[in-house]
Amino acid sequence: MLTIWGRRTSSNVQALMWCVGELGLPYRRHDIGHRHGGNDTPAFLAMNPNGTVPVLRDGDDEPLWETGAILRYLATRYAEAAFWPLDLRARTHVDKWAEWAKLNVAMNFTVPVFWHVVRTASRDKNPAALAQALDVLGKKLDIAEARLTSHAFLAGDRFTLADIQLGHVLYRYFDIDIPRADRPALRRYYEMLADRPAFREHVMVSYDELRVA
Ligand SMILES: N[C@@H](CCC(=O)N[C@@H](CS)C(=O)NCC(=O)O)C(=O)O
Repeated sequence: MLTIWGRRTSSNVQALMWCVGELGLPYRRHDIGHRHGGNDTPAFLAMNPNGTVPVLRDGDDEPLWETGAILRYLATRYAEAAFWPLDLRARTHVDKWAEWAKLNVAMNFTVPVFWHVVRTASRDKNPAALAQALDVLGKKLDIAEARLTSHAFLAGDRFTLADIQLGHVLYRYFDIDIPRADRPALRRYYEMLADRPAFREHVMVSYDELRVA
């Protein structure tokens, strides 16, 4: 049994939970972080000195943090080869796209764009900074668009761990009030992901509780 600490509205928790859902693993999850608190207690900090979510414990194993590492752990231990190949070169190709998506898309979206639009008070908003952030993000999404024009999924023709790292931010990207360039392959990809039950359950989650007026 997996134990997961982290609120449903955390994008990193969403990536983890989507993966857990795709792999069909039994779990229990504790709401921790943001308005739920609980991530600054000695017990939590003993599991993760960063005080961030998610944290995962598999059975009685030592707790794990860093979403990318947790995803790789779950994939290596529980996934089929199509999701996380056994062959080193094929696996690294998936990992390359996963790492790229986290560092280039998720990180250029979550704080500079999503936080700005949803989690920043009107008086503190900076339209020029947002426009610049959208420009940076757009260049990365153009790379995804080119890739998804010739491949059904990010790492190729099968759903892999790389799609978790790209796809978990797309619900918010397409839902918030921002200008979006026309990227038909990315839109098709997002709509395909939104057909997956685990994506709907764990990623298409209301972020109203995060809103700052
Ligand atoms: N590099 C870490 C980042 C973890 C992180 O920043 N988590 C955020 C939520 S997405 C957090 O814990 N925020 C504090 C809170 O929820 O109270 C990872 O990938 O897991």
